[in-house]
Amino acid sequence: MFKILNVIKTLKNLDDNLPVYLCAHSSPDEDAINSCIGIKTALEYLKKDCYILLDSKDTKILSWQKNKVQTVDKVTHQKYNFIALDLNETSRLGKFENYFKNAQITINIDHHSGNKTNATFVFSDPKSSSTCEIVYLIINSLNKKLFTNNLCSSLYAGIMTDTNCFSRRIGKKTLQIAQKLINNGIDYSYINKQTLWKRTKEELLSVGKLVEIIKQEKNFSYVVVDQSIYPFNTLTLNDLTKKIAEDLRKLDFLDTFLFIVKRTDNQITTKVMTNSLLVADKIAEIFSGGGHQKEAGFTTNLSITQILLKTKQFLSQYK
Ligand SMILES: [Mn+2]
Repeated sequence: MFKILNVIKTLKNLDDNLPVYLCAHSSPDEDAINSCIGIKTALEYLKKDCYILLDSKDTKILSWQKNKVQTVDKVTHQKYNFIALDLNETSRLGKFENYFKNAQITINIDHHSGNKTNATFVFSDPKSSSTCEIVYLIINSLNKKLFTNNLCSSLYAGIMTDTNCFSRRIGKKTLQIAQKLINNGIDYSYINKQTLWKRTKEELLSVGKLVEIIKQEKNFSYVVVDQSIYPFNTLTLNDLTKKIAEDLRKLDFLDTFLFIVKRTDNQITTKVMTNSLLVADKIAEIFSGGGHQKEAGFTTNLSITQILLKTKQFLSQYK
């Protein structure tokens, strides 16, 4: 783990006259957007002008938050600094990647392994459960008075969802932080329901339909989701990979599992989930993706046949 005081020093040293843009990975999840919200709170306390970049099509993710979160969907300044959160390579910024390249100073705060951002300052700790866990530590050493009920709710949402309700990648520190956030009186059951637990009828219908078409290969299972047909066409890519894939993963016979989405733009996004083998990120890296040991993802122009073939070749080393 890097020194939290170094992050604070770096944030403090940012030029007060330059705005700071905060941006997480495309198709943001709760950890991504809430780590932006946390760092924005810290930067505003340090008297920096600060903006959260969020694609206007993704603002639905903010709907459960009790206070209104302001976001922008473009950079409107010539000169600015840029903080990339919850990602280990700049291609994950999607349409905002050029803003990173044109920034003065770039900072990356993240918890994925294999950092390739080349930011001016990289603060990456793959041992942390989530980026929000790191952001909690930053604010905790900056000024504990910043922990309002709303901020605690946001950080809790990031940590709780990234650990799938404390079922993976947790350490003693994660639970101590969760305890502190809960002690602040946050409505954890509301947050859990809004961000992780709740399903629409179409979502449960999707799970049911996909259960029936899971295919078995020798070393792994996979399912292909055609996003152009009902009920999958009612769901966002994020809902498919975060909710439906995680629901399917509960099936007792699955171990290594590829959740392959044929998107309407003809690209293919795949979520890789493993149980006994810690190779999900290794599989995703074959296709220029990345992630964690047991869950990772990639987007590619390759065909499904090629994806299956390369995965099969990689897994043949494990018997
Ligand atoms: Mn994360």
